[in-house]
Amino acid sequence: MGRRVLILGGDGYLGWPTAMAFSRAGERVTVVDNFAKRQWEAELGVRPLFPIPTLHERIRAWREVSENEIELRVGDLTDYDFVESIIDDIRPDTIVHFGEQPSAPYSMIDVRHATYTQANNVVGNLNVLFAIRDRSPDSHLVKLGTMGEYGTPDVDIEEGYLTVQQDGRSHTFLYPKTPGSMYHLSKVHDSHNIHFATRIWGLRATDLNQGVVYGVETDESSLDPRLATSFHYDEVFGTALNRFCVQSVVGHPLTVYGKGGQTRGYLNIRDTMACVRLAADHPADPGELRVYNQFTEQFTVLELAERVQAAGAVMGLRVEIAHTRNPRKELETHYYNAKHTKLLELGLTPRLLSDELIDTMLARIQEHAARIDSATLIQDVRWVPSPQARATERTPA
Ligand code: NAD
Ligand code: USQ
Repeated sequence: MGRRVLILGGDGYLGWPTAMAFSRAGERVTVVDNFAKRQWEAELGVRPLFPIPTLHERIRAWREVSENEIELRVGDLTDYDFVESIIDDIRPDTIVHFGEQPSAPYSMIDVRHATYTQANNVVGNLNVLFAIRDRSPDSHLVKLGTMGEYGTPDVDIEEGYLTVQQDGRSHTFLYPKTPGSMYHLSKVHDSHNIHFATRIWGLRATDLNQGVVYGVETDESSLDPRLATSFHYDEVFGTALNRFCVQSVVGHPLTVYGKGGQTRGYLNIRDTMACVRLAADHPADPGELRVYNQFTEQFTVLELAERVQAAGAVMGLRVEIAHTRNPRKELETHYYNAKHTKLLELGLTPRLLSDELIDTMLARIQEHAARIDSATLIQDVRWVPSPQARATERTPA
């Protein structure tokens, strides 16, 4: 019998392919979701590129295709009784926690979206920590954090911790964080809460500070169209490279915000699966918080756009790059050197961004070009609204 693995946020872009990958590897997988993402999509009038069946249908399709079972529990992680009951029932060996509001722009729409994001993410994660403490203290929590927690400091980014020397003494702290959105802040709060739970209660946890993920499919999602993952390209839920590929296919200029020197860590969605697997296979000890910087390469946004432009040209697409006004408040040229050796030491073999991969993404996207809604490519969520917009925000409904 395989391990008992609980996957929180199992209907999402990363949660669903991770559930299939663990199930295929012989683990006993249970997925949890409250379908909040499907409600946010309806709220903003956006939809994933591929048609996504209900999670119930996806699980039935997975059984048909792979002859493996995935168990489903529908519920909200902010409901403590629900979280406690599943963790008590399953007593998982590993809990992989993807179940949060993942979009920086969504969290910056207005006060309601900021408080929703922080409450959903922080309360859900706290519920998981308390339920592990009280019902299954040996479970290993593998939590998806983000590289954006660190921000863009003018010194190297260490892998989780920083040792500070002061007046002849030294102490190791969680690396100081200067995140750039209310969403990224929610992940910082989560990291501190997890650190507390390991230090004070002796829980075991791994925080995966993941970079920006790109890619349309994984080994499992490509087995059957019903197993596709929820790939977004709109301004709010789409991430940079995924958006640029879709923009190329519909002939929309690539939306490089400002100068385009913003540097971030990126990784292939298949490497997300590999990294989560490595984290699960190497559980932290009781009382230990492991932190891995989970990305494989650094790029500026402009470099990514130029890579997509070049790949598009080979396929006969005329791709323009537009330096649009940056709706975010962020440095557009800055120092960035983030360490990321721990997952490599555990055996990660990165699948680096290649022209072939961009070609494959463009070709897959072209197959579904008729479903692309270009109107959602720009939604103009601004980090600092104009005074006029601020006045409108204050007007009572
Ligand atoms: P996603 O929105 O596609 O998936 C998240 C899932 O969690 C959704 O299905 C949603 O319905 C569910 N969920 C949210 N709140 C919930 C709650 N209270 N109760 C139950 N279910 C809930 O997001 P994703 O892109 O798959 O990201 C997964 C995780 O990885 C997130 O924590 C995100 O912050 C992190 N991450 C993502 C990326 C990326 O580029 N996609 C990069 C770094 C980190
Ligand atoms: N950007 C553009 N043009 C676009 C979209 C983005 O120039 O059309 C720029 C952004 O300004 C930013 C960079 O590209 O500088 C990355 O933006 P993104 O939207 O791809 O990623 P981000 O908002 O940081 O969030 C995504 C995921 C989030 C995850 C994060 C990892 O949505 O869940 O936490 O990547 S990281 O960036 O390392 O924090």
